[in-house]
Amino acid sequence: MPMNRDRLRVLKEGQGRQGGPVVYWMSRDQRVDDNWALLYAQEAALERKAPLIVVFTLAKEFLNATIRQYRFMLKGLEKVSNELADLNIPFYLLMGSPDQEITRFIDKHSSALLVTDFDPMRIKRAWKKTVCDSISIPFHEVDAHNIVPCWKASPKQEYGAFTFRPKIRRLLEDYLETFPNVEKHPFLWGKEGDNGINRGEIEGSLKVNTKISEVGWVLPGADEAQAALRNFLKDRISVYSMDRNDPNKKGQSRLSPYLHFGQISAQRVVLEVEKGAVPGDAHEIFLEELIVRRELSDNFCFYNDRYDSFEGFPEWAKRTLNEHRGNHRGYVYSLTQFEGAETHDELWNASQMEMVKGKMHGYMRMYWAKKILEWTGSPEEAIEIAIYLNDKYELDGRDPNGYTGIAWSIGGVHDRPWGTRNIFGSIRYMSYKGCKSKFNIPSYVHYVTAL
Ligand code: FAD
Ligand code: FO1
Repeated sequence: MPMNRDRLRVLKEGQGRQGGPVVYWMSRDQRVDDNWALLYAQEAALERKAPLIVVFTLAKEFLNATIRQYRFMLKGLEKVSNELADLNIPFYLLMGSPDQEITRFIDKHSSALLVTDFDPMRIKRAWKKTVCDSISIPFHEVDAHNIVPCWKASPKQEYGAFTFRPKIRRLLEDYLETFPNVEKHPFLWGKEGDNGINRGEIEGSLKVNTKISEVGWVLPGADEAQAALRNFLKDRISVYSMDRNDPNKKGQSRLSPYLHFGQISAQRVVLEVEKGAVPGDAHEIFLEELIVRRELSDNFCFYNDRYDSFEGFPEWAKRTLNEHRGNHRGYVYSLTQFEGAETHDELWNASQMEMVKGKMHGYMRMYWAKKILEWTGSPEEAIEIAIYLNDKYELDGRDPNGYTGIAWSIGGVHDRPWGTRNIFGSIRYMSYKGCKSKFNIPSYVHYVTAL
């Protein structure tokens, strides 16, 4: 069954070449199953009776990622390369600047068509622009990350979840379809594929911080992602609505590292949730986060190029923050003090330590970011520190969800004005007292310290 062409954008018409291979430039969606970009590339290769090749171009550094995230990603890609080998689809991992490496590869192998997966982030758009300007063959992009293709969900930046939700809900049934399987590819590529990742060698040539330890409790790869999903659906989704905002409980799905690296498809998660008997409110609230909030983040980053700066905030938020720029700060901390969890607030310090250990609880991320606004000299400095720490430590960092989560917390994106107060103006405030009324702070502090 051919892929719904709504998921496709033609980045470059180009001049098709007969006989050459179809190349899928894998980046955001690092998986074989349930990957519309791979499925579309195979469709195109079968039509042309051509070989199909998958290429991943590995940048030596990427938005402050450390060895923690690179190792998680590379271990996942090792599994992708093995799965593809069984399907007669060679996998190449090319080191260097992605836009140049893929262009070189295309030219060297007289490729017929280049396919890639969608990503709203600035760095990816820059890579694709360079490639568009340097190749002459057709270049197609497939949204393999969102259930409703980003450009179909809405033609503009949405004000908030309440404006986006009805649009997504209406379109969902058109796109929440099952996935065909990738076939064993009948047209062979004569040359040997890379099909084996020598991780030791690769890691040696990365330009990353190698002191940030791996996260032990989450194992990389599509198989582990499916296991994590099964575990969540069996044991924890039923209490999701009660437990998800209590950092002492394991109420969240913990799927974000897998979703970020594309080791699992959000569409697959929804299809599996729909199969099970999930209590109404858990079903409702989990899908609100997984579909509405997550796809709203792509909408924000896709339509607002200033998604990681003060300029990207709504006018009301910029006005109110500007009016309160000069307010007295009770505490002011430096990046080093934040990073070292050395503030006066034990709750904030615990959340920072939880982040350093790999994945901060979702509820605490709001409190964490808002306190950075309260304890820095300006909103610009606050965003910079929040993004720096989030991208350096979080396994799921360097992601539209992160830039949007920080913009929500500090700049009122997708939120509304609240009662006015010092420094925040009418940006929603969160307090230690408020957290105390929701969960047991000493047990959270104790839990994180023992991590
Ligand atoms: P669950 O609660 O099980 O949610 C399942 C999935 O739904 C998540 O994996 C995610 O894809 C999506 N989701 C849930 N909450 C949100 C949300 N608020 N916005 C967008 N999507 C959501 N998420 C990241 O993936 N990467 C980040 O770097 C990141 N940084 C954040 C920073 C701040 C300041 C804030 C307020 C939120 C941030 N989030 C980020 C969003 C959210 O906190 C995480 O997605 C969630 O905690 C991940 O854990 P989980 O998969 O167990 O979540
Ligand atoms: N995508 C690539 O195509 N090449 C890379 O070298 C690369 C490194 C990388 C490191 C950490 C990380 O969190 C993501 C990384 N990505 C890379 C991008 C990733 O696949 C996602 O597409 C985006 O980060 C999310 O939009």
